[in-house]
Amino acid sequence: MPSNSHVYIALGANLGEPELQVRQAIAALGAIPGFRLQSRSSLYRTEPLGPPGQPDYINAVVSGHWSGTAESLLDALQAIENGAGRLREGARWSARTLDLDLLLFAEASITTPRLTVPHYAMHERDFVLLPLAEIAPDLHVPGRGKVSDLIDRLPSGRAVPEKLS
Ligand code: A4P
Ligand code: MG
Repeated sequence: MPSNSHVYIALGANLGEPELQVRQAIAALGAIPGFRLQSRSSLYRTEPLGPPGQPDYINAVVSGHWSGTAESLLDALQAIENGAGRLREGARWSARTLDLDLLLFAEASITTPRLTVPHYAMHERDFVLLPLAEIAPDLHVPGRGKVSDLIDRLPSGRAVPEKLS
């Protein structure tokens, strides 16, 4: 496994105080030993994908450099999720206080029981691609294409994510 891998992480929250939780999570990411935060997108208010009746999400994306393995980074992300009171119950895609997804780990393709990288749906989600385009518009998603082209191909019919700050 290469040392110091360039990684992209998506943040999402729609329970509790989503804006605060996402801002605190970005700060917590910056404080993980072995992780160097490089850039962060604005926060976006986005229409929920999943069961109806849940609050809007706050989403963002950060990039940084990680000095360990992908699984050890996942451990650190899940520790931050747990610290934000994340419960793992309810239907798939139900509301949550904090979700941290590893989008990309350098150019690696990873399929283990705990990890699928690139993230399985990042190429088709407005709430990932719009923040990602802010920090890396020319980024190539392995097997999927350039971020700006993926945005052009997003299906219509969803509310346009609203940029907050
Ligand atoms: N896992 C596998 N690959 C990864 C990866 N690349 N990054 C495993 C992080 N985790 C990964 O995750 C379940 C398991 O996925 C983990 O134990 C890990 O080993 P989870 O966070 O407990 O469950 P989840 O997030 O509910 O599942 P899922 O299917 O990954 O959900 P998504 O795809 O993350 O979707 N709508 C808006 N607007 N904004 C959102 O952010 N998010 C979701 C969640 C649904 N709707 C949304 C949003
Ligand atoms: Mg998740």
